[in-house]
Amino acid sequence: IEIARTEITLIGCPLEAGAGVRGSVMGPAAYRVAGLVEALRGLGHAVRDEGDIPTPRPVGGETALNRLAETCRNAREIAGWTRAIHDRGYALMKRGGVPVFLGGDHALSMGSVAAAARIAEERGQDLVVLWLDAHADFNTPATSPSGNMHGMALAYLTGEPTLAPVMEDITPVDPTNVHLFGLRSIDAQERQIVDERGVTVSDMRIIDEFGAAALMRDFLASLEADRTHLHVSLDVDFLDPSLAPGVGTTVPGGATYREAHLVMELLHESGLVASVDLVELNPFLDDRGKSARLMTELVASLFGRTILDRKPIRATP
Ligand code: 5AB
Ligand code: MN
Ligand code: MN
Ligand code: MN
Repeated sequence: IEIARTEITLIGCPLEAGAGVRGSVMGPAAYRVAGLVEALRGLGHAVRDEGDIPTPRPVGGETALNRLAETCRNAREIAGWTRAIHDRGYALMKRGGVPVFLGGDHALSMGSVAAAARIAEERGQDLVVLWLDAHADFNTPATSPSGNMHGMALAYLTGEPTLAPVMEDITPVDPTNVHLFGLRSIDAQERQIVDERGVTVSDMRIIDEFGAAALMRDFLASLEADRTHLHVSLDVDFLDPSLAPGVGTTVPGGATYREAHLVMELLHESGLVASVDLVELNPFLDDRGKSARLMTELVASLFGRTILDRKPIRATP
């Protein structure tokens, strides 16, 4: 079977201000060195590499933001990045095609998902966010143990009022439309937030017990095909650190090589993926490009690479 030709736009977002460890600024370059453009073109897609978003000026002069900066590290820088990534991402999505945001730390998603939410609303679609991550990223300035904003992205996007100064007037994401997949590290107060807001979760316990494929199939089957914009946010630490050591926040017990590919293959078969983040790659911590290469292979699976040309496999009854 032929893969439907997709217009894919790569947009580098070299930020590291949201993370506690430096180095993810090198992420976009590493994906290019690993051959991401060639891999996607090799599948027959039309790929445009838009280069990197230039580092924005930290936002100054906003009182609420200055107050936020007292509890959140680099809040002014992250506000600058969020606005720049949102504006660029929104303009790209308006033109059509699927944008792939190359990070950069996970604070990137404050901009990319905000753009996806706005586009989905304009198109009369529901935004659904699949967060492939060891962490929940639902901390608020009051609950964060670190002050690192990459751990606050989903709290911001689902309308946490104390984070609103990052960028006002976003289309908030419905927390019940957020699915955390791969979770295995959550802070005590963060867990309470995830519970209270009705976020759906496939943690590693449940993945071990029922299998990644069955859970992913259930999740995808719950989505209404024509009215869903599915945004996939892939944090490198979703993967087991033995496979992907190039990330600042490793947690043991992550997705295996085959589990990760299977998730990508199922996402491709769903035909629902409309925007993608690749976040937290830290080439400075990587082992001879191993993590960048694996992430690149996973993106190829996400955009249709298969072992054999076969029709979508049905779940066994
Ligand atoms: B990542 C932690 N929960 O808030 C915090 O890598 C870690 O984008 C956040 O998922 C990890 O600092 C953020 C302890
Ligand atoms: Mn994350
Ligand atoms: Mn993480
Ligand atoms: Mn991380």
